[in-house]
Amino acid sequence: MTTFNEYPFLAELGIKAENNDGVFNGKWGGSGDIIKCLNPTNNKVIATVRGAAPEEYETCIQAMLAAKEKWALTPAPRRGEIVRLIGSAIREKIEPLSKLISLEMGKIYIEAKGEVQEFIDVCDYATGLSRSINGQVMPSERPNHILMETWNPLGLVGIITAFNFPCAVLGWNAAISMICGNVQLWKGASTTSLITLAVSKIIEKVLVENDVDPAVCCVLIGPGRTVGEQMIQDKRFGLISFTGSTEVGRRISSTVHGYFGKTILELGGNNAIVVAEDADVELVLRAVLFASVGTTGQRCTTCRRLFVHESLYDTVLERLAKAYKTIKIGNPLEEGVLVGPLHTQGAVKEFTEGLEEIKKQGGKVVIGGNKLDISGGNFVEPTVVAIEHDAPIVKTELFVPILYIMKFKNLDDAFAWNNEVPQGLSSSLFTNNQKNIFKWLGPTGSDCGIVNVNVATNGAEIGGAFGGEKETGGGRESGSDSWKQYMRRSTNTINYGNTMPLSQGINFN
Ligand code: UN1
Repeated sequence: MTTFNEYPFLAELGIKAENNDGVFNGKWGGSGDIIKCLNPTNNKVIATVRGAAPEEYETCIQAMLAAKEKWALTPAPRRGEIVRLIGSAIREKIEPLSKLISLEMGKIYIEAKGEVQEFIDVCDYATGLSRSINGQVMPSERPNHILMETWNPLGLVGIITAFNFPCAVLGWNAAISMICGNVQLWKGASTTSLITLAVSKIIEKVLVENDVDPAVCCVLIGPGRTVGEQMIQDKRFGLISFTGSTEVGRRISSTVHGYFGKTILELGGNNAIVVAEDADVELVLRAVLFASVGTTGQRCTTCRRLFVHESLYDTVLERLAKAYKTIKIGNPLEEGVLVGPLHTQGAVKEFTEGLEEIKKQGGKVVIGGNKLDISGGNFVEPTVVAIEHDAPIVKTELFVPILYIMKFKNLDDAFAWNNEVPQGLSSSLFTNNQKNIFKWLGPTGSDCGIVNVNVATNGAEIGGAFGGEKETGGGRESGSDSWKQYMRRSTNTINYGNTMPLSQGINFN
């Protein structure tokens, strides 16, 4: 029994109650095991998907190989036009799609809508970019020579995305990769299969309506890890872009780099907010609340560590406790709710076991700390814990809404604590002192990929390059010059003269 009929927007997105096809290789199919798609608000089955059988993998690759050349030879601005149309088609479905994200992933509707907006934004961005991806021309040291560079598509790109941003992260990758002239295979998280399906169907329609081979965007839905394994071991991919845990990323890195393949890795974060003595406390509270509680602590940019100057510590903690008390927890589709369920029951276990370990390591729960019994769903209280900055658990990423709060005397110590964890995604400093700001941005400041000032650790715009250092994997997605990772660069020296001068003044006669 599924609860499909309770949600009319599913049909609007082309989803059926049972046996949805989970493979798209230009045509829909799927002959593997059945995946039950759960609603984290009550753990009931929403609908079912028939996942990929191992042999269906090759059908996608063959379809992509067949589509590759024509797409690569399509002028980039035309590819940009197609991406623009995909953005418009997503925009038309923003309401049902956002509802589906709330239903299946569990984030609140307004955040789900933000995620779909991110997809649309990156399509707009990629459309513009399709007219400006360019190489440089450099002065040659030889007469009658030109030194320049050319960028060409990589061919096949594999995109593996996580449950927490089941729509936007595909957009970041696919929109840019498409204007760069690649064909893609998308593997979304199997716990967000319906979202993968809905987004893929929207893309398929645009491709077909515009005479583009729909195999430019192929899709494989689980079950399990088979598809991912097949992808990372396949040298025919020019790039594997992976968003997910550091543990899985490490395995992908060693496999793909083992054959000198390319990766973009977007792995764990352990993001800190540093509150300096002169910070604007009102701004701090708003940012910390969004960064630590938003998406029920399941963004890779979620704030997990809060370092507060000793003069503000009591005020910040007291005000946070008040704010946390007013947060409405419940069905993410209900208006006014700010915190939805965790995505899986496994995450609830991570929360309870994490708290036990925290207590063993000297941590003290100062706000929240409990599992909640609401409608049979995966609900927990957003939690704040006082703990030493160097307790071992503080250096790991628990993907649940637990915020560690610590007191510091010297700002230099807080900067050092920010950097002492293995992860390096996002970080924020709250201050009004320009000396602090520029130190924070400089060589002895934050070592993260995202270094903010008076802004939360999360909620990045698509125009910047998104990603982080150290165990976060080093990849950059979305804006700025991230497009370069989806192309291969050739350096060209062209002689338009009648002589053959050699570089470095070598005379080889
Ligand atoms: C993620 O959690 O994987 O900066 C992505 C943010 C969002 C993207 C998060 N724009 O929080």
